[in-house]
Amino acid sequence: MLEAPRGAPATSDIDPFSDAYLGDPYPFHQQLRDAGPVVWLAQWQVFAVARAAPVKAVLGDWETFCSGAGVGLANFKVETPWRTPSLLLETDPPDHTRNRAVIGRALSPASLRGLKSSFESAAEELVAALPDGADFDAVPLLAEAFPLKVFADAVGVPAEGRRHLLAYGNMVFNAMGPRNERFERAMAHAAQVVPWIERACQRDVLTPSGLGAQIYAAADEGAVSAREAALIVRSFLSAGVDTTAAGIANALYCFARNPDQWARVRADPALARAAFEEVLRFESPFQAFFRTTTREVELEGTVLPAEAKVLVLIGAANRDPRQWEDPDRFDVKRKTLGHVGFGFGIHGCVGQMIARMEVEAVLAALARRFERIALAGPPTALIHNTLRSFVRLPLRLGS
Ligand code: PQP
Repeated sequence: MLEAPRGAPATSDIDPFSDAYLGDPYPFHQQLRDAGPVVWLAQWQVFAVARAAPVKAVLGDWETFCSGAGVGLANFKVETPWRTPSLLLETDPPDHTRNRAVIGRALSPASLRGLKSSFESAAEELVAALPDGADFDAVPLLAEAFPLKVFADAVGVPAEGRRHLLAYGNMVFNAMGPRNERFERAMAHAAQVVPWIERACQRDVLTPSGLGAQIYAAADEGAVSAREAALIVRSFLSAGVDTTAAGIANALYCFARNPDQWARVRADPALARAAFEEVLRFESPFQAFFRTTTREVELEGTVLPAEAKVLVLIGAANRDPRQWEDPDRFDVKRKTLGHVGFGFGIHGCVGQMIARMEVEAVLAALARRFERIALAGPPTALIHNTLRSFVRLPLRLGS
């Protein structure tokens, strides 16, 4: 075999946007990790990092690996983005720092404390309505229903038309991949969905005490303009439903496949929080996104040119045997510190506290009522450019 020249990356013809990859990425992740610290994906003409160490190196260096050129395959400096770029996800310091502080205040533990009991009672109510011993699809009835209720309530979005949040998230997250069929299918609903979202970002539509109103209050104080406030509220609506729905569905799937781990949570419901971290590591809802190099840079011996797109494989880093012992085992008592399911660095998930509060409330309510979580049929995987989850998850719960 020819040795790659020094400084040149390994090359792979793996397509991270093929149906085969997205249906079961894990064997491909292993190939990509083993190929080298940095891999050139010939088909898309981008680099990929799949090992934990280079993933963290990339996410830890925002000056070299920027977000302002978009966190999808498209380079915003070359291609026109499909919507006005996000003031959080798709920006770099100093703008990012300022905007992140505004949304970070709304999502701080102090601000969220008041939401905890409403999350718990909503979880209790949803779980009480689930059938005992009969089959049902956990995606609409639990995974989607819960954030559609509690997150949208928390932001202060009208009840009417909330399902558009799921459709919009589907657009946002599919748009991070190539403009393939998946992207086009997600965009098919844009004409109804986008105007609804834009309305829901307006001050007069939001409830006066929600997280959305808090962004406008920051605008009143001069932290951002009113136009920027609307775009920051749009980030809530882009980011907060599909991701958490995927997290809940993935948690249910992990427990259905690992009844011994559910028994541990049942025995000690305080484990629910730690269990969700292991779900994030083991079946990361947000699997992958891109950075763009701002200069030529050497990464673990490989030289990347400026203006290159780098695919950051969160889901692969979270199962890297260089970091994790027995990474393909789901273990709720594992030390999960250092997983990158919520990202890492300055763009690390600003919603992680509210996400944890939501999923913990659901798991704790389930643990109080149900001894058994079992698959009632084969689940249907979500084939998606960015997210990993299920479109159908038939379950049978038993008390
Ligand atoms: C994973 C921000 C964050 C959240 C936006 C936006 C969209 C998606 C996400 C990704 N995101 N968790 O539009 O600002």
